[in-house]
Amino acid sequence: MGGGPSVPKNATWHRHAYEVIRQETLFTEGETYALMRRFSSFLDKNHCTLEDSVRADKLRELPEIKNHPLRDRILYTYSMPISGDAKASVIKNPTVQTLIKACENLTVRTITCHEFIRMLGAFHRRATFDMKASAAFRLYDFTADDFITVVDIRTLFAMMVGQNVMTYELDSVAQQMLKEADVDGNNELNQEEFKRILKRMPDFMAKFSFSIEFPSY
Ligand SMILES: [Ca+2]
Ligand SMILES: [Ca+2]
Repeated sequence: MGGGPSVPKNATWHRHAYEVIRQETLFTEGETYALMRRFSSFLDKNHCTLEDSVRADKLRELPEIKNHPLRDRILYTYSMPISGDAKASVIKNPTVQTLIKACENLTVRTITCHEFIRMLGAFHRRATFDMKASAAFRLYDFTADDFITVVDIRTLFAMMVGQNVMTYELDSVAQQMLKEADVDGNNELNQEEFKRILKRMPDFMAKFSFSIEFPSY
C-alpha cells in the first residue's frame, strides 16, 4: 500500500492491540496506532489501551460523525451505560420518542477505545458489505431485540428527518419497506431479510462510509 500511516520507530506500542483489531476491522497497524493516539487525546494522554474509556458525549465533536444525522445513535450503539448495568437501559414498551431520547442521553454512557475503533471500522471505506450490513443492523435495531420492526424503522426515519417532520407518508414508507422485505411474513426482519434490502440499495456502501482521519505522530 505505502503512503498510509505507520507506527513510528521507538513508539510505545502494544502490538497485541493490533492483533485484536485486525481480526475485527480492515485497519492496518499504522492506522490502528493513529486511532489509538487519537483516542488517547480525549484522555489527555499520549497513549492508551483498548480498554481505556471516555464518556460517550465527549465524542460528539468527532469530525467523522459530528454532522451525521445519526451521530447520537452511532455513539449510543458503541457505548455502554456507566453504571455497567446494560439491563437497566432496556426500554419497556418503546416508542419513537423514548428510543430517540435514550440515544441523546450520552452523558450516562461510556465508550472504550476498542469500541471507538470498531465504530470507525464499520464506516471505513474498505469495510466489506457484510461488515457494514452487520453494523447497520445493530445501528437500526433501536429496540435491541435482534429484529428490525416497524418501530425501529419509524425511529430511524424520525432521527434522519427530525421528529416534527415525521409524516404519515414516511410512516407508510416504513410499513411498506417492512412488508416488502419480510419474506416469512412475521412482521419483523431478521439479519438475512434486512441484508436483502441493503443489497437492493445501490448507494448503501457509499452512504455507510466516511473518510477517517489518521494524523501522523
Ligand atoms: Ca428491533
Ligand atoms: Ca421476517
